[in-house]
Formats: sequence, structure tokens, C-alpha cells
Amino acid sequence: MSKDQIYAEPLAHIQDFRFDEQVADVFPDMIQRSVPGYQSIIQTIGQLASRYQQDHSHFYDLGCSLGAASLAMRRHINATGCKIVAVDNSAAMVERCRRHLEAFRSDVPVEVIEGDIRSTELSNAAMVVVNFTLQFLAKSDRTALLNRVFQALKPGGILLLSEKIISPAPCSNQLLVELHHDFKRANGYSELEISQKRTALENVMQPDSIEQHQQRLQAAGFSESTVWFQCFNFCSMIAFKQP
Ligand code: GEK
Repeated sequence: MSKDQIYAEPLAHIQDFRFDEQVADVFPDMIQRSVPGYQSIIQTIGQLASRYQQDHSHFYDLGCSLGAASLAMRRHINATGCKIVAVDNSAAMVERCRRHLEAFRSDVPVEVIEGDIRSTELSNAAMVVVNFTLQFLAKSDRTALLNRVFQALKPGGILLLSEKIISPAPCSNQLLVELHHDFKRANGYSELEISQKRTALENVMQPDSIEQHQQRLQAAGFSESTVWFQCFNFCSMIAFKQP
């Protein structure tokens, strides 16, 4: 696995963060060292696919990157006539995602689409995974996507939504941000890497609070939602469409 050293040297001008070749090449290392609980979340996505699978349905992985969530779902699906649809708008990610998925044998077909999740057709879904992707959309597009996800889910289907979050309470927010930076330091990132990456993400990733997510989910029609995982300012939620 190639090591993420993208922000290791001082940069004269820090460009907005993009999911290009350079990022795709180091992505597994980057996400493991930056997102607390990433591996547990991926494992749980597999467990949830096993629990919520329905015959003849689709499983979506929106903003799939290298396909970690798709791989986890594929390992756990044994219902008949199911298909996984993995979507990402980064050509570099999609190309590597296809290779990763081909490296393992499975009877569950996976369609990998290079496309924008804001316009991908969604239908007949037992489960939709949006694992750390909604945060990269403009806020108005977040609402539209969740509305379409709700419409596409079958009764009894679920949405798995993971996000970096902001706390509206300033002391709490500062502590969570600092604990996350400690996590990154403990994983070998320098002060320079932490601060340059932060600048690169400033314009492209605007986190919501848990309350904002819950309100949006409720407005989209989800009967219930719960935070099943939180570590520092990272959380994962499950939203349910009534059976
Ligand atoms: C994982 N879910 O490993 N349409 C399609 N893809 C998009 C869009 C869009 N509009 N905007 C961003 N992306 C993955 C991790 S990473 C999270 C997801 C992170 C894609 C983008 O190209 C990138 O691959 C992914 O969303 C976000 O479980 O790096 O923090």
C-alpha cells in the first residue's frame, strides 16, 4: 500500500483537494490514517448487507472510491438476483475500483459506473451506502440526493450514511477536532501535513451537524434514524424506510 505523503513538503500554493491519480494511488493508506473507525465501518456495512438483503434488489455504493464498501457488501450477500452498483465521478478511482473488484471472485455482479451521484438513476434498493461522500456535495444537492435515495429504497430498506461532522457547541467542537488531529499525529502525519490538508479541504468539504443530518433524513421521509458509530468528529448513521 503506497504511503500518503501528498502534503509532506511545504507547498507554495495549496490547491483545493481533488480525487485525482495522486490521491487514488495512496487512498487506502490516506483513509485508514485519517478516518477513525474506517475499518469497523466497512466491516459493519458487510454485516448490514447480510441483515437487510432482499431478493431481486440493488445495493448502491455512492462515492465508492476504491470499492471497499462494495467488496464488504458482496462478501455478505447471498439473496438471489441481487446486484451492487458502485458510482464515483473520479476516473482515477473508478479505474482502480474495477481492478480491486475483479481481483476477488463472486457470484454477485457489481456494476462500476463513472458518474455523478447527483444524477445516477437509483431504483429497487435494499441498501444504499453513502460512506463519507455526502460531505463533498453542495448543501442543496445533499437534500436532493437523500430524497432520491428514499424514493429508490424498497420498504424495509436502509441508508448507511457516514460523515465528518461539526458540533454546534464550540467547546465540544474544538475538543473533537483536536482529538482527531491527535489521531492523525499518532498515525504519523506531521503538523505541516495536517494543516496543509485542512486548507485543501476547506472549500470542498463542509460538514453538517448530526442534528442537520437527522432533520434532512426525516424530511426525506425516513421513519427513523440512529447514530450507530461515532469517534471524535466522525460518525455513521443508519436510516430506515418502514417495512
Ligand atoms: C469508501 N465511500 O472507501 N459523484 C460521484 N462521486 C463523488 C462525487 C459526486 N458528485 N463527489 C465526490 N465523489 C468510500 C470513501 S471518499 C471519502 C469515499 C473521503 C467521490 C470522490 O471522487 C471520492 O472517491 C469519494 O466520493 C469520497 O468507503 O475521501 O473522505
